[in-house]
Amino acid sequence: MQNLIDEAKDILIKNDRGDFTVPSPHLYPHLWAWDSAFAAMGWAHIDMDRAQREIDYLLNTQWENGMVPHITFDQAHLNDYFPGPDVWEHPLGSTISQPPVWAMAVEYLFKRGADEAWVRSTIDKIKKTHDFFHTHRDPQNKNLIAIAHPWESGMDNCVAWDVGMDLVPNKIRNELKRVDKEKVADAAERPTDDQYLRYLHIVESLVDNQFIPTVFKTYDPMMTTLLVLGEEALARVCDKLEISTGAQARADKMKEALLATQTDSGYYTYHNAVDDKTYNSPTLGSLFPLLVDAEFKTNSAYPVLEKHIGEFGLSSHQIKDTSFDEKCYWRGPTWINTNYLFSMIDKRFKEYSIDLIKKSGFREYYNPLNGDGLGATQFTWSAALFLCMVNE
Ligand code: 2M8
Repeated sequence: MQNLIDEAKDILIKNDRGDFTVPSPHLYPHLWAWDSAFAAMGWAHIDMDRAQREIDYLLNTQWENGMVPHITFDQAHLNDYFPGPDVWEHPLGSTISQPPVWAMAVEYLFKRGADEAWVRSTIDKIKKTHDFFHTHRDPQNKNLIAIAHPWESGMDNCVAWDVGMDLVPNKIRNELKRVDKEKVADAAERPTDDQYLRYLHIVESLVDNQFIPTVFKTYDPMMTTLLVLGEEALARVCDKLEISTGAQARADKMKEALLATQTDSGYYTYHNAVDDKTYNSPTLGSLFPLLVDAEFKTNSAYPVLEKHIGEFGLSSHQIKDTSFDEKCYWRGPTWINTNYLFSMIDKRFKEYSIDLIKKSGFREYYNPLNGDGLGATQFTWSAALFLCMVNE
């Protein structure tokens, strides 16, 4: 085990760019928002000052309207990743966000000895980033969160987005210059060109519409859950610091709306705000509300989790469903960050993660049926969250 701990630390150190940590040096050479928050949690086990700096840098990317961009470019590596500033039509980063796990990261650091004055300095920014979601990502005022792009969810090509993506034209004005497919062992592990054309169409349409989502807006139970968890983490931190924020009240309102979206299948629903249709998709994302249900053991979604467990862990899609793909990114593989989040209610997912890493190293994702490592190597959040899991 000590070898793996050393290796995990080494990955963070190698992926360190001074103030932020790249997810993986070859495939992802910039800052990604939720990766960075997970990295900070890993840094907390190596160097608390460095962990705090990661969060500072991340929160300093915040726009005036509170949005933390999902990508902030490393200007020295613009040619190593597509799409870059010319497609986003923004010099510094992307124009969408990612799951707000930064409050969770700040609470994690606080519990492990981060400087109290520093924690205080993050509160307003975190509140503002949460406000961004409430204000700009709830187009039908449901107290739920709708993503503006599949990339915003972090689960890029998840089967649940197919419904909304079908309505997005696969036509773009920019040129499609993918560099990602050459950087993985098998291009079948990555989204298709057709999906990329639609991803870019959404990006272009955001530019054309003052960043107001129009062609793609899908209410996502995972995104809502992570904002509830974020608000709850913020509320606990603020309680300790004796600051009032209203975060718990916002969390409670969303939780009530979220838990009411469950169907008889146990899964929580998605809702496409473009054509106003509610639908089910047997994804791990639609089981996320379990994480905010205090009675999760009696929730009918809890036994459904078993349908997502292969010999090697928690699959991002129901294994017997016809859309399940054991190798393709968010359409089936196991991810260490979702394992980590579900380990909050079921310790088995911590054990699965440790076994996977022992078998296949710190990969981006894993085949849930045979444990093979897939996607990028030296992957930051796999290393960072491994350090969290072995230290808990
Ligand atoms: C993946 O997403 C990026 C686009 O944002 C990509 O495929 O190029 C996702 O797994 C996302 O969740 C993650 O934050 C990012 C960097 O690890 O890679």
